[in-house]
Amino acid sequence: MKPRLVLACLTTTAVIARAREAFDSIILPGPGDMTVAEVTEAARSHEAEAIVFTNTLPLTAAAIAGLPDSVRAGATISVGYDHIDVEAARSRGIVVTNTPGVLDDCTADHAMMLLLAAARRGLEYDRIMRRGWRYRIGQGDLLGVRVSGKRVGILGMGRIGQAFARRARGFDMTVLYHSRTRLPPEQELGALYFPDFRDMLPACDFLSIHAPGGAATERIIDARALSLLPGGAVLVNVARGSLIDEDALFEALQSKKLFAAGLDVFRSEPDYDLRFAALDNVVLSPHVGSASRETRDAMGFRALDNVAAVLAGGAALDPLWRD
Ligand code: 8YV
Repeated sequence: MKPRLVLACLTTTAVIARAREAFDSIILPGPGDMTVAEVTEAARSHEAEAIVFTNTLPLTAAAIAGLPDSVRAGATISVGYDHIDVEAARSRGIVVTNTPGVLDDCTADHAMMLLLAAARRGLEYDRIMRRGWRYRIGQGDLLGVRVSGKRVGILGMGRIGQAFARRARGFDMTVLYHSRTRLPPEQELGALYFPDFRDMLPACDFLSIHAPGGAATERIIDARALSLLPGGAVLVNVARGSLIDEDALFEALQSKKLFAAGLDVFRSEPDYDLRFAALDNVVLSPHVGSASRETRDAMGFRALDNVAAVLAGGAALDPLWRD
């Protein structure tokens, strides 16, 4: 008999096909991801052994307590896991996994796209063209900020931060970084480490955020941090909206203290703060850093592989903790 799985989020056709083949799957029929109540009900009524979900499912302690005893594994199709109460899952004996590694390149590509579009006014140019152009743009008009040769600070030098650093080096940028722990020198590839991220900020023409969400980084980019950036800096966030005080960011963008920002993530999703949409110097995307066909397939497959390994009695490939 195949193991029973609740596939709680909308995913790619290839991932759904693989889930159908390998599991006695419960594929969600609706237009959106399942809520906690729907997952709980589906897991109970089908005595599911595993759930596969993404960061739209807040697996709080209460949500975990509500799951039936049949659930032994949970796999989030994401590298971030700030939506999961890890301690609650652990004490309940549910093995939880994520999908590190497979999305580094696409997320770093997306960050670079936002950086370039924000600095070089990509969306404003596109808008002019769609309105028909047909007027003279002077040599001094609509100028952006040069990217190549500038200094970029990376907050969070994990796998995605390092993939972003490789891209920045391709633009001849000087790479500065802050992480909880310093990389071994052979992995730094010349990047300059700052033990205190505030000391790094005055040297950042660009700041790209790649640190995880959660209590340790909550509103780390606040009014004070923004005031330490040089005037005219560009900020990019493809990590989590929780790292930013959005009132302070809005003010810094509106006052042109920052030249521009590229934002893929927000404190509230999908109902993000619409004030940002009214600003010309912001490039926005709807939390799609990992959204390429290849990467979304790889993330979903990895989640299914994790669940299959655990249900077969083996070790998870990407456990959130090791006993
Ligand atoms: C989302 C992400 O999971 O991996 C993460 O942590 O934030 C993203 O890749 C993805 O958008 C699926 O919802």
